[in-house]
Amino acid sequence: MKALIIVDIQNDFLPGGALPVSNGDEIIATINQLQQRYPLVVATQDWHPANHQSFASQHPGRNPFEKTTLNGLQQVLWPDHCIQGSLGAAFAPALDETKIEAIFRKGMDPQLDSYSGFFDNDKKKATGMAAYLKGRGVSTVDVCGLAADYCVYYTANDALNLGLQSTILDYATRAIDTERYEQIKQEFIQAGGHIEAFSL
Ligand code: VGL
Ligand code: ZN
Repeated sequence: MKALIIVDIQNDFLPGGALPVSNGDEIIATINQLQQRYPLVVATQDWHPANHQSFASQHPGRNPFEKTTLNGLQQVLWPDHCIQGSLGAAFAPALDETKIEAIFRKGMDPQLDSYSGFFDNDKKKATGMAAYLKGRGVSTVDVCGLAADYCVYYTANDALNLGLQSTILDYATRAIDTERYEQIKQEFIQAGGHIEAFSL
């Protein structure tokens, strides 16, 4: 059984949002079409409290996109984004939600970021997505959405580590930092992941 995982298609990650991914809006129509081909579609949603420690605003004197450490983990400081219940945290209106059977929220712990749809960045707390997919008999996942070099990659990589066959749909994702994404793709392939370059 194969599932499509749609990562963080939320207003704040689209042009005009708080943490926009360049051309992020381009992939939504593709993702809507793609969904029709999968027996199971799930989604993730970045869902932060207003005092989330990944926000540069919580660290006086620090600016968005600077790096720091947070509870012993490397952390990029982000602009405030995807605050629980805000319009920015909502799914993009253009996203077809009719086939999405389950939504896994992440990033609720103010002390810890959560790029992967499976686990917090310290890998201690699970969102329940792994158990859900297992319960549905899923052995293969295709991952799309935003952002390619953060939440899409971490989600696809955790899927690999969980023993699932995992593919990043290159044509249905966009990166915050395209150079970082190119490097990450190589690492992902070396770890046993797949990159699908074109829609078949
Ligand atoms: C994301 C940075 C911070 C993502 C979420 O969805 O890729 N990136 N929070
Ligand atoms: Zn976030």
